[in-house]
Amino acid sequence: MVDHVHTEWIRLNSSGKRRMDDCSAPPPVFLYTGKSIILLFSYFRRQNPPVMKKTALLLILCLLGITLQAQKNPPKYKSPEPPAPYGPTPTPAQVAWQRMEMNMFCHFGPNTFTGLEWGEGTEPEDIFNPTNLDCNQWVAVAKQAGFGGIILTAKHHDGFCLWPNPQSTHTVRGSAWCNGKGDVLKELSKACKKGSMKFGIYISPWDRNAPTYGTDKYNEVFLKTLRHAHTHYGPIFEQWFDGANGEGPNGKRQVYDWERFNAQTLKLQPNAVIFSDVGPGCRWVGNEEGTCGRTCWSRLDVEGREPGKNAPSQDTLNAGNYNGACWIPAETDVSIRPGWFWRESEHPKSVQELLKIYYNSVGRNSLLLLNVPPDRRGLIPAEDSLRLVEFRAALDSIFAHDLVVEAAKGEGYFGIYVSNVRKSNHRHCLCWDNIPAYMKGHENNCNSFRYSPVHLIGDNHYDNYWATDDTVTTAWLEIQFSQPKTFNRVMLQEYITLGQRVEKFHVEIEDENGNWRTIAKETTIGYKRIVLTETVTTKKVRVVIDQSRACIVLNRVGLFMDRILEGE
Ligand code: FUL
Repeated sequence: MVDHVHTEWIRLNSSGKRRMDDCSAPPPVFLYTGKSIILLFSYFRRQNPPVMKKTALLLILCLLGITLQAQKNPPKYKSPEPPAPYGPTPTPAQVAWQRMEMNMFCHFGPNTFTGLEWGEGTEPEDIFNPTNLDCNQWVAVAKQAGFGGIILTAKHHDGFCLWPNPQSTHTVRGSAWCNGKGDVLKELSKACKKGSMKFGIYISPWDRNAPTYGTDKYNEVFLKTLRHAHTHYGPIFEQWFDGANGEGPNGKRQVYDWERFNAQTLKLQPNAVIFSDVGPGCRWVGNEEGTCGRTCWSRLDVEGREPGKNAPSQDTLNAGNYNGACWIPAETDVSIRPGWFWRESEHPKSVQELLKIYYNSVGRNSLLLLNVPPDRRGLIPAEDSLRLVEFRAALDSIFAHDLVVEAAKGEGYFGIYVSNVRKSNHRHCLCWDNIPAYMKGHENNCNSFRYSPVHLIGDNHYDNYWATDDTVTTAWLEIQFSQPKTFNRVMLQEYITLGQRVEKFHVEIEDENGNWRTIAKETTIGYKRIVLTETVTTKKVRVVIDQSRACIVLNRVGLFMDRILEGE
């Protein structure tokens, strides 16, 4: 059982919309002084003998003077100070990246035509010859599925470049496709711009074709390769660096100059999030099965580490480092098919499998990068695009109905109670203007509106959140419905702009006998956490934050019913 001592409450009666109102409006000085003048006046009248008219008039005039002066220079009444950031925090580009939640990966190249997963680098350029390439179709498929960006393998380990890279002879230029005039990067970046889709590129450092591979010269060649891609097809939202590091055609392994690769990338594409085993923008999740750790910190220690053999262990990548010095969130890359490249004999995963992957990635503080490989025509096959439409429909059937949002908008009683709301140090903080409807009659609570639990409802205003006082690292929130609700998914989000804090929480419901029962016990939340529970029906749900590393800063609580994976 939790302690109910400090309860502040918010009751929503109509729109339930989050508001941006701030308590910075000055107090209505006239109102106070007006009242004081009336009081003074009647006090003087009641005196025996009555105070001289002149003295009373003088006093009132003085008061009026002070009032006018105060009105000219109103004192500054502030909202409570926002919580200080805790630990390493994301850059704005990392926050924007994480908020994309799901992106599409496209493995495409000579392997599409040979059936290999890792090409040798000796394949004739002519082998790359899509019969009907249409990147607009890729974008349409990605959009329908709800992906925010597409990342293309511009160069895989075989070294073949899908654009006419002047640094290589192993490129589309040497292919019969479009008489050597084709350029997949150009096609896709154009289609992405047209379809308002973000565009990213995978450029494998490992190159089984480049003659200079394994020598210092290769680093220069690779930097020029990057420069060409980054200056001709931007803006690029993510640069994907693979960690695989095998031998080149000369039998040598390369010592990569990661520092320069990263520095140049960020110079040319400052908003690009760089993926590798160790970031710096985002990290590999440690497996290709689509499973992020149930405990997942977006923090990682990378001092002395680099992608490939010298990367942190796969377990560490999966869970992050509790005290990691850098903000490097996990990206879960997995293919919709068994292989990364298209193969006639292979087929896409089921909707159920995709849903599990979603819960195990997006639902565990990670971004999902789902590979959907184009076929030899240069199109996403119908069975994959259909599967994605079904996947989207499944996600919508679950997440388009947040019981919390629906109750807040609906008629009848609905409440979110919390054990603490961040307060101001200022005694008065009055919002006489723009008081939201549900705060009427509770103006004194306006003091804490800026950090009120009302911000937990829905996802309209990302930057508004419920926060506790600095010293409060254990707290609960309780949702009360007028009618029993049935659900099996609990969504929570931390406002990661201020760091990742929660390390232990549990969810309770009140049963029909009025007893509280724990239905889930978990650890981290991070950007988004979707807790899978048994299917329950209740009027009261409580999320208890048992342990947080600093005051609690949450911007979402949602309850959903998944009938597709119910009972799993
Ligand atoms: C791996 C590569 O070796 C695979 O071929 C694939 O590109 C995958 C996304 O990354 O490390």
